[in-house]
Amino acid sequence: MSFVKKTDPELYDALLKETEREAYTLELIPSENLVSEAVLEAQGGVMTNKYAEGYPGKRYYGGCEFVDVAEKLAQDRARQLFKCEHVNVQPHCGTSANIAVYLTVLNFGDTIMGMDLSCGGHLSHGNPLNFSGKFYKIVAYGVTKDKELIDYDQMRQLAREHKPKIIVSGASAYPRIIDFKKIKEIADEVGAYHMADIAHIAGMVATGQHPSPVPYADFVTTTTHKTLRGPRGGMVMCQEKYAKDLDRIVFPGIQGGPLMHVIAAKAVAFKEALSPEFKTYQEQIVKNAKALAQELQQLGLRLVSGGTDNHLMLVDLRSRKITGKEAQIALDKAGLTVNKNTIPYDPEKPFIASGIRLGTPAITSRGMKEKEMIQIARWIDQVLSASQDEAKLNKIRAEVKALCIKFPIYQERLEQ
Ligand code: DSN
Repeated sequence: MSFVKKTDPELYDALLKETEREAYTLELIPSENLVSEAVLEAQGGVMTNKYAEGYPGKRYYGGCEFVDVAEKLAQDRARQLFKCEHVNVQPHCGTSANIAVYLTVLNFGDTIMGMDLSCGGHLSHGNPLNFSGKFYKIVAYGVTKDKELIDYDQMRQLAREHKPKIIVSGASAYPRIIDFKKIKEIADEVGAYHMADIAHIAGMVATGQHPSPVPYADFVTTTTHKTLRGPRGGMVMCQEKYAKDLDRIVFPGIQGGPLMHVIAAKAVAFKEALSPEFKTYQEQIVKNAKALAQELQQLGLRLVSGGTDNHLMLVDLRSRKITGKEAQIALDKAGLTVNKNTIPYDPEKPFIASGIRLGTPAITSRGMKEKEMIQIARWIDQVLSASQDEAKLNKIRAEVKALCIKFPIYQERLEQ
């Protein structure tokens, strides 16, 4: 980073500190990951200089021959990875991808049926504070109170009653397999479109660790930076019959120039995701999540729905008399980065929350396995029992750092 160091010492300092934070703490936020050096290089490269409004072969600017290569590679690899008919790799983020689908098939005032945020849904699936809740009518389905699993009976009943134009499946905090086939049946019954937002589980869908919604959804949206381990960005997949309309909405409808450096990095990430190692990586994410969940349960913590089938889990903290907010702060001090999260039917407001959300994608990227998960669960338990004990938190932070040093993120960089 010699150029940044010279030009902007203040920013250089922040970059250095973020590098150290990532290197010496454990990233347990399930929506985050650690990209490869190749993805970093592509995203930090010269394609940031290029305007390329339009699509490969049909741009509004000259000089697009090489960014065309990047975008075509990203498209071809995404289609191969997810076995979808059409893909648009230009959305800047997951919410942009969802906006693109809504604008492709809905009119303002139409009804969207999505998962309640407090049960694990996402803001852009129809929250009153989000554009989706402001421009569309919203009906929310949730999870059952007893088992905390998606309530498909309620979904069917609400769909029959409210006749949504689109049913949105997918979640940000749901630890179980989603039955996309069943949701498609419900959508068909009421003549609704089905959009599956697989942002969290995209890596697992790509490698078969989670059933794919592609055969059962009109549109599949995702981010590219979570389990998929690519650059921060979004993407929409759809059946060929929607391709032209969707592309017109993404550009010129809601975006101008695509971020070609990010698209280049998406191409690299999708190539990595097509490798056999990526499948092994996704399998290990799930094994690690199960190991972490089991040990937390052994230590007496209750997990929402009783465990996990994917990369994440929600820990109900009420038995420990600590809120999600307090737990997040204490865990941060100990070098364990998590986010507070509501649990279904949470008595606390989202800013306080009764739970924390934990995930294994980033720690699995570092090469950690089940043995390390057991240790991490024990640290979490110790922090929750001693959240005000600064000396204890500092001691755990030092132990966390020692483990991180054994599992470096960027081997080459550390060796230099
Ligand atoms: N904010 C993301 C998450 O943390 O799950 C979803 O977009």
